[in-house]
Amino acid sequence: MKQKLFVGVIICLIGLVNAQAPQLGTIIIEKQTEPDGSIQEFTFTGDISGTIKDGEQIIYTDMDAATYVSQETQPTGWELEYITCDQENVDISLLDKKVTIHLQEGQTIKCIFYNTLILPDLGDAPDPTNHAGNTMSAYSGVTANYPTVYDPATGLPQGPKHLKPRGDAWLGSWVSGEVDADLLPDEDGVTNINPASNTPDQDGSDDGLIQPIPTPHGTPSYFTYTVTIQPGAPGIARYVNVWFDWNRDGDWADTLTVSTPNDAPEWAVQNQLISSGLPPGTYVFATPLYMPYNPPGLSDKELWMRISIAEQTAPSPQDGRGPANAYEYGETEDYLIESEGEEPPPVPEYPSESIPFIAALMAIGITALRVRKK
Ligand SMILES: [Ca+2]
Ligand SMILES: [Ca+2]
Ligand SMILES: [Ca+2]
Ligand SMILES: [Ca+2]
Repeated sequence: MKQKLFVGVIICLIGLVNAQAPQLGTIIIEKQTEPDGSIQEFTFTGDISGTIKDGEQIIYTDMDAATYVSQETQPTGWELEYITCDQENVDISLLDKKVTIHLQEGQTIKCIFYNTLILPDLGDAPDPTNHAGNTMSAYSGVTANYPTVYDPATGLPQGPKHLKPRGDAWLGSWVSGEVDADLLPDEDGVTNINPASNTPDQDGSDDGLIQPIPTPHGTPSYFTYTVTIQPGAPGIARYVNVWFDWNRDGDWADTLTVSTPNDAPEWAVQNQLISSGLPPGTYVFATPLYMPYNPPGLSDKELWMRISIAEQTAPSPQDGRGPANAYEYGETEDYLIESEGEEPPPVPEYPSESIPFIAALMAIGITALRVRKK
């Protein structure tokens, strides 16, 4: 009898010990990217560390109840959009790209880090300073010298590059990104220019101009264009610049004369100010008047033009180039304008001297367009 009781006490003690054994937990860190399926690797440091790609997980099992930290190191060109966790006892810091997990006994916690690739924007006019080192044609028999490719290693001048094209305002209803004018990745699936096949003009979302663009020789002209200011824009001043290759020699560096000396610069619109005070939306603006140089013999030819919006004025010399350290915001669109024939249509009367964009709206019957949501 005494012996049976002793065995019973031992069994009870073992049971007690088992009941008090801490339950172990699991922590999972998952990576999701936009664009989907990126091969970019993301490194996490701290208690929960490792390197993962889109769709992959770092899994730590058999974890004691305690506090654990995991912090993402952000690769160049990527932004951490948001972090979600499936339990409440996690402190999320988007600013520090970090989660602090207060793991409870036996708990499984999963946190997902969502990153978006922020590609810059560049133009798509032909440029001989490209990564292939190929010359390109502006027109039949005319070599192009437009500054479009940004990478200074390909030769100067550098093309305009807008680091965060969707961070403030852009031309038209949308802007598509690319890592450089002749390099992938490019959101359009093709590079803006292809030097190997001498193919320019392949950038998507070149949608800011309201055509036709009047270019009658010697008649002061203007055109209208649209600008979209996105919700959450930083409320800064922006500058619009326009170039025409009036003399069709493959650059935007000339100053031509029509009636008074140097009255027709290829730098046709010079730092037109777009107010910092405009609320988000899409607006129509009219350019200031410019003097077209387009005499017979040239006016029946195609014409390369560039329009650019950015938070800085155009850098000197103003030949279509961008700043050495790139623009922060904005977009550059390049167009090969079709000939309007020997007798281009007349320029409509200028809408207003004071508030051109509102007047332009009324004059051409366009109401403010909606911002395209992606
Ligand atoms: Ca655009
Ligand atoms: Ca683009
Ligand atoms: Ca593109
Ligand atoms: Ca020129």
